[in-house]
Amino acid sequence: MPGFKADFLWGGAVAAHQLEGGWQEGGKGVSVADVMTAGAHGIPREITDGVLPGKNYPNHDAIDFYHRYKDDIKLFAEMGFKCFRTSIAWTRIFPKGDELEPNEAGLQFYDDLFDECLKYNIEPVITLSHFEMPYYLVTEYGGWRNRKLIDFFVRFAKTVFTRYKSKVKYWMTFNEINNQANYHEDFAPFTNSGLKYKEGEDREPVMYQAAHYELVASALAVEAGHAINPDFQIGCMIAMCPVYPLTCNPDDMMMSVSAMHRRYWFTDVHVRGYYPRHLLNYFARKGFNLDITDEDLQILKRGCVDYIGFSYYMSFATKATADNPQLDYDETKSLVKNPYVKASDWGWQIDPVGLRYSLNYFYDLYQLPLFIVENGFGAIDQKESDGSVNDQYRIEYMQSHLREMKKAVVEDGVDLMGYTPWGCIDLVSAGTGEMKKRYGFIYVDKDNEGNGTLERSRKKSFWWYQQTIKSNGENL
Ligand code: P53
Repeated sequence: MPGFKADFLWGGAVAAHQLEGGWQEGGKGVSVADVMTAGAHGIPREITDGVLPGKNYPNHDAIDFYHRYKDDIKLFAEMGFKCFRTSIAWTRIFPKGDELEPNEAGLQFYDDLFDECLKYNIEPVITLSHFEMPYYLVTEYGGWRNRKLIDFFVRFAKTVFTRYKSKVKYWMTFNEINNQANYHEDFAPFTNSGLKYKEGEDREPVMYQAAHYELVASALAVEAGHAINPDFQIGCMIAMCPVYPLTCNPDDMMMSVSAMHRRYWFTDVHVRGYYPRHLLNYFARKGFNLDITDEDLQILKRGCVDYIGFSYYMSFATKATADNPQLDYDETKSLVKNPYVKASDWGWQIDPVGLRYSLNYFYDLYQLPLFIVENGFGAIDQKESDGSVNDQYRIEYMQSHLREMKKAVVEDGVDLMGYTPWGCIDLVSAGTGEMKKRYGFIYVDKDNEGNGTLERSRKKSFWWYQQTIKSNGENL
């Protein structure tokens, strides 16, 4: 039976701010992640005005990958990783974000990190902006509500493309750029775009404006990257949570279409280079007056991505309601529980078939190579007295998802580049700032309060994933 490509990119994924620590080392500036405190399930992380004394900022030290990366990459190599997805912390390269010259110590750190990967034939897969933009750009410029951010981002992108052009081939521009479709909460607008809303401000057009500037910046980066090295593969990165209709009532079906429009138009622009008609009509209906120039529209056409990177953790469901005849989607109100699936301790619905559905959705629409750059199970792990962690539930989550992924490739013919499960080593949760929401194959001895030896150890899933990679997914 045919299976995955011989050069399938098995690996793992992380983001700089969630594991590096060393938040002030090597000239690094303060990022948006550095001003977010620890929360918990149902308790949002607080976004403080700068770094305040007496608060717990879990990203400051994280799991100290900044100093321990050699040992950690050795463990990834032991699992057989073909690739390793991480991000370049923008604030290590441009500490404030608007400098003209980069910070050499930051550039050197990533040279060393990529060399260490390449030593084991592990391909780096690099995200440019993963919830860690310079905080200075928030306070001085208002984040991505400001067009000037395009220049700052493109300078950053060109700097790292040029520096690492012979070390890194796979890139992504903005992590989960579509999270901010949920502009009703404070988290995604801040982490995606450095947006802090003013009291009483109409949030929605601000979100669309920021996203537009990011899409222009992404297109300019793609264009520049291809000029720097024509072999570069530069993708977008979409948070894929497909929104199902709760029932086959046609009104529920249309509500799901509307929800998908609101969450996934970002992919259309990245891939096709133009705005979908439904969104332009929506802007007109809402009376949004956005700064989208003719030149921007030309740029979008020139900077289409090479592949679609996406995360997949869960699916959503929605239904039509009588008080919403225009099918407007509000992520804080429009979602309902899916009675057919279970959920994690953090309420994330577990739906392996949804991964096959998502792969088909993207491939049917765009026919571009796909790359699953995040998937995984955030859970509370129990360390036994002998030091082992028997995370059978994590193996079952991944195995069930990999089986559906395989059907999408073998039966449906989807072109899939690779699979990098999230948090291959335990790290700080983005959504809650907790350590106890663990994803790793490698356990890290650190708790929510920041106590622990930081010692690394192999969980049961480590050996399972090692076998899975070794057999190229033959024995799923
Ligand atoms: P945590 C929401 C929905 C889907 C993915 O998330 C999300 C989020 C934001 O929390 O984020 C991605 O750590 C993100 C990673 C993040 C991972 O999913 O909240 O790209 O940075 O850690 C898992 O459990």
